[in-house]
Amino acid sequence: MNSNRLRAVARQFEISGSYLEYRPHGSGHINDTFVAAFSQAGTRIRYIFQRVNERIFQRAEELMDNIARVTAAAAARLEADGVVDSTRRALRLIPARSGKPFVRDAEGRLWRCYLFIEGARTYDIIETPRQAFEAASAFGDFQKLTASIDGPRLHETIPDFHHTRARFNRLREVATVDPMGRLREVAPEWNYIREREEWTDVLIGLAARGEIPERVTHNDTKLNNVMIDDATGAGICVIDLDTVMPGLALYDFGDMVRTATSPAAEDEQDTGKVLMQMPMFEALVRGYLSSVGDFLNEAEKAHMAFSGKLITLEIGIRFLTDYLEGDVYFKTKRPGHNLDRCRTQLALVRSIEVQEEAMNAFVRGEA
Ligand code: ADP
Ligand code: GN1
Ligand code: MG
Repeated sequence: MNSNRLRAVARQFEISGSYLEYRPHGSGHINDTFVAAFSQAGTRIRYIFQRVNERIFQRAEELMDNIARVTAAAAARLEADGVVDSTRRALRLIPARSGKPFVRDAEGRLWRCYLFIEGARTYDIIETPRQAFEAASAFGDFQKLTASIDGPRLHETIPDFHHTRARFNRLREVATVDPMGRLREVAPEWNYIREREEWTDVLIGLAARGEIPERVTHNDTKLNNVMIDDATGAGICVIDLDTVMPGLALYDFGDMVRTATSPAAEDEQDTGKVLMQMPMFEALVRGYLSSVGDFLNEAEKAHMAFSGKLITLEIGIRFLTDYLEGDVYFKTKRPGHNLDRCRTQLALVRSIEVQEEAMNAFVRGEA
């Protein structure tokens, strides 16, 4: 990327004023995110520009249709509620001059643009139980919002995204072929995962038997996908809407447990630092139930701790699959990066396993 190319992309959006500068932004594993500043009537205004990874999101235009619907529903709700800072409380897409919610650059690659939410930030690592509470209640509110979206079922932007069984089977296939000759090095991880194979059917089984409902969910509820207000500490806006689609609420709750209870980074190399911290879990449960406690059913509530363990295993499976395949999916910054990430996930699974009874007891007391 360079300034001229970004400026050419920006020109295709309904943005007035003069382009000033841009820089890369964020720490996501899939898309490329930039922040660019413009001078508008004497004020510096920033926008987020994202180049969507169409190798991974092969139905990117459908994905943008989902995002346009979800963000419009959020804006309408905030408007109806008389919220004054509505453009900080939900992502606001900037339309292209063509009228579409995205543009294509000279190479044909798809870009979208959002208003930059000022005075708030995302956290890669949880610092306080308050942040956990705020993140969980924001993601819960988001599920309430998406439950009220009218019209046709949202597009499935990546089919079987949280089909844990399919993720396991895929790892088994890749391990059988072992295209990079890396299997021998990961025998402990692969064995650890194999011993837990039966977990992969649990939530899908509950859904198939009608015991937990399909909902419209976020599906990527990492802590760093919620913006926390710098001044108040409130969770003000859920972001990263690429995977919003029909799914199970428990995968959303579970990914918060995965990303908002441990003091270690997702790619920490010292797995001794990885720990499911009970006060963070308790805050997640309270925050989540404060917004969706009234619509979750008993089976959903009973599997909240399990969902944390399951999705952490699932993401571990995905990191290991990518390592065995030669690091073709997640962005990596060093050799062995995906293996480090896998090991961190498995360490967290272990930490959840030994505390699961206490976690369940806490949920029972709250729900
Ligand atoms: P990725 O899919 O790569 O994770 P995100 O949509 O989560 O991309 O964006 C990456 C980072 O950019 C976020 O963690 C957040 O810090 C920042 N960001 C995204 N959208 C906005 C926005 N509208 N305003 C301010 N910051 C944003
Ligand atoms: C990816 O784009 P990002 O970094 O928010 C991935 C998630 C994983 C996550 C692991 C589309 O999310 O599913 O949970 O990495 N997104 C996609 O950190 O695969
Ligand atoms: Mg993100």
